[in-house]
Amino acid sequence: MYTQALDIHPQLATPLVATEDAHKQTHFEETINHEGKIEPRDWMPAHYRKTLVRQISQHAHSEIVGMLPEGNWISRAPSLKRKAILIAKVQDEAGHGLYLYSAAETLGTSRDQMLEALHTGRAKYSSIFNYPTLTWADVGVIGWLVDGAAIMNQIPLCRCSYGPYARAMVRICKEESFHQRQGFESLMVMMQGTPEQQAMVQDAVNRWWWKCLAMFGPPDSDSPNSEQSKRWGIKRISNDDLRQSFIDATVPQAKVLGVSLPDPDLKWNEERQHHDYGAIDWDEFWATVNGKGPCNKERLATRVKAWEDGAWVREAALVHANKQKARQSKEAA
Ligand code: BYC
Repeated sequence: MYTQALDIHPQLATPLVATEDAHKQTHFEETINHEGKIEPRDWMPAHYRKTLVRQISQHAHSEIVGMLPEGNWISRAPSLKRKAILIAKVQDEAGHGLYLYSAAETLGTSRDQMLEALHTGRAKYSSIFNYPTLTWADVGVIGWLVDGAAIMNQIPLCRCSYGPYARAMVRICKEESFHQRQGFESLMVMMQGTPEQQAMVQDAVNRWWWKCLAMFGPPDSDSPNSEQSKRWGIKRISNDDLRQSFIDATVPQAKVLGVSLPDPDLKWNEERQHHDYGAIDWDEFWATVNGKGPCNKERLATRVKAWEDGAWVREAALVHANKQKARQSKEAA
């Protein structure tokens, strides 16, 4: 009896397993093709899971590292109103990080693992946060352009095939939209101010413009992950198409603001019904992504210090949770 039940010849066992896997694979693909959502309980290919952990954790890291360039200006905001807005914005970014770490955790990776990857420099985060914020105008430009680029990239992620990521993105996009508007409004006020204030805004735009275009990632021809991610409904629109939409949307906004964009090749192309634009410095982008940007070391050191300084909070929370558990089981006994 036992031998019959357990001792299955591998050649007999394999087709059974393969059939089961094929069913799961078919169900997965049908869900994706019918624009359904994949949920944490569902079967998914290992590579789909890995891609999501990669993208969502990088996105989470970008949110919390993204708090740093603007956070530097909280103590130097020019008025109580601007300080309150900036505190709220930076706090929102922390919240986005938390939703995203939680979404990534549903894929079976722990937050400690993800943070360890960030702290040891193994994990990527957005290139844009490795540049310094030199003046108050940089804070406005980050809101207008960096958050503007982020929204352009993130709206399609609300339709991502992985449910927890898509749902997190809905809330994040609503908050990013407020961030973008506050940045634009703050720049508008400065542009109606003194010539020095106007020059400060123009200087910030000149320094951030090209970095924002690179935020969308390498050109489609050099984007190794795009094709598969699009097939799986993780990515809906390509890096180059999003970049183009961002440029087309931003040019008229720059006109309203009264600033120029630092690209002599930027002009409307009637035939394409899009703006043409100049060459992005991809060498500089890759150097920054690979740790050689102006602030990479400083950003990582700040995150590592925050993690170490927070050790006592994590320990206290753990002791408290254990005490509560012990009390509950004593009461139940
Ligand atoms: N910086 O094959 P590709 C925010 C990497 S937070 C660094 O096109 P994919 C905000 C890419 O990871 C903004 N690395 O990749 C927060 C890949 O390397 P790996 C963050 C970049 O994943 C606070 C390699 O290049 N937003 O908005 O198909 C305040 C090849 O690229 C970058 C997100 O994370 C970059 N810019 O597409 C204010 C959105 N670009 O992983 C604002 C979610 C590319 O193979 N992420 N790389 O080693 C995405 O939409 C996609 O992951 C990307 C890249 C479009 C970024």
